[in-house]
Amino acid sequence: MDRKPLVGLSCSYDYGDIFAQRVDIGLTCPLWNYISESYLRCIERAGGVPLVIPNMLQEDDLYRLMDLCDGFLLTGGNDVDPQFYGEVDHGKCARIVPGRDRQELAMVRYIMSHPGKSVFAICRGLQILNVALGGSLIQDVEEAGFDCHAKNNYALDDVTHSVTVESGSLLSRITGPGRLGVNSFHHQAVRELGRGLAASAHSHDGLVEAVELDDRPFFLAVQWHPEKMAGDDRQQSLFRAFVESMA
Ligand SMILES: [Mn+2]
Repeated sequence: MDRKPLVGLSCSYDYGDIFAQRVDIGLTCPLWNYISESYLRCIERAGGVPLVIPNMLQEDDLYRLMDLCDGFLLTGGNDVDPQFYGEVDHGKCARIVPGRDRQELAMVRYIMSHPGKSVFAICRGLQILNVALGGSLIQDVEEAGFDCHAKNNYALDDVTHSVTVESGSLLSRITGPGRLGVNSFHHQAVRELGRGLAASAHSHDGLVEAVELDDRPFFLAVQWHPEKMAGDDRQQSLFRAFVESMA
């Protein structure tokens, strides 16, 4: 196409007491829709136009916006409510945000009925995709004994573990097969894969770190945060391949 691809991004939705104090607009605990700029810059640098989709839209209005988009980036954030994979909260989940869960489940329904549109998902994005497709999550990976995934205060772009990329996968066509260094800020991970999803990367302690779906122009989800690794060309090539798939 001769215009830049339009990429719809999901965003966070939460109480923003900290923001309210910083910008001096009162302490009334307003709800905020917000997104890290790193996602937007990665889409721009790759040649796309980012469109942030606010939460809590009526489904008709959400789908009208999604009709405008050539592809979607499902972004990171809070934990998915375990009720959506048939479990109760073990008490390890970070804040549950029902309004975001509901909207992103609706987004995945749209995505599955529009196979010509490209999809890239990051961290929570991978998890909500997996849950929406009938899969389940490990509620806390450290509690479950995955020793590469103990909580630490790493810098956002630090390589904290490597993953092994399956040869023949979409991911391997972008980054090459074999080992890939990644950052890691998740405390949940895939337990059972959702319908049609194939794992295309694993960590050395055995967690699924990437999933994909065949028969789509681009349908890839990663558990790490490539948008925080702006200086790593293999990571940025994920955004380029995503945007190029819509060109
Ligand atoms: Mn990890």
